[in-house]
Amino acid sequence: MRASDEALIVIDVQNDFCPGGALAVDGGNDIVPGINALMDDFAAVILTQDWHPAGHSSFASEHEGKAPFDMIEMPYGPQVLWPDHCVQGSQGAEFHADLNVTRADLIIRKGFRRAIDSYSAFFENDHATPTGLEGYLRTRGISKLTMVGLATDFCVNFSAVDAAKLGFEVEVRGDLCRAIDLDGSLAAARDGMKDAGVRLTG
Ligand code: VGL
Ligand code: ZN
Repeated sequence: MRASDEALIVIDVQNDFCPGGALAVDGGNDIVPGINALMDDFAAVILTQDWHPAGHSSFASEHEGKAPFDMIEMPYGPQVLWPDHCVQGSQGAEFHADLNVTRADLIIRKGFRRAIDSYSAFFENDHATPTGLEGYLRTRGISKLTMVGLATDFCVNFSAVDAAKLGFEVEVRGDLCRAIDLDGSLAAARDGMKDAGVRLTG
């Protein structure tokens, strides 16, 4: 068992990011048994859940003439447009049925404001609006994070970089993550995480 200042953060292991889902990540379901096994090592397990209202501004269907995976400029910066996914209360927003949600101390939901996306578990995509996770971790005395989940190049990447910037020691287990990989986004994410001081293992 790891020390009490360590936590496992499981990012967005939800049906819509697994094969058959609205924004399926290749092999998204393959990582579930390994994540469940890793939970046994940690005293603190935190899950994140992408949780959008219907008609979320990150959905291509909300933007006339735009298609999924197009880019647009939002007031807070560039934004990839996605297929409708992880709509609050839908089957697609549920965790993968085999994920051991029983072990979760906290489930942090993100992306619930219509006008702004939130890839990171710490800040919305304006890089300023906090989700509250930082305060939760600090008040529990947690300073070291291991991150796993979906997708490596979006929500895992943004979460890991934000955590490192906030001063947490961060390891990303690449073998327990899977990527969307749009136009080299996986390679860029790996470089960005390394530059931020994130340890990439697995
Ligand atoms: C994610 C795109 C849109 C993710 C969430 O979990 O990586 N990607 N919403
Ligand atoms: Zn989303």
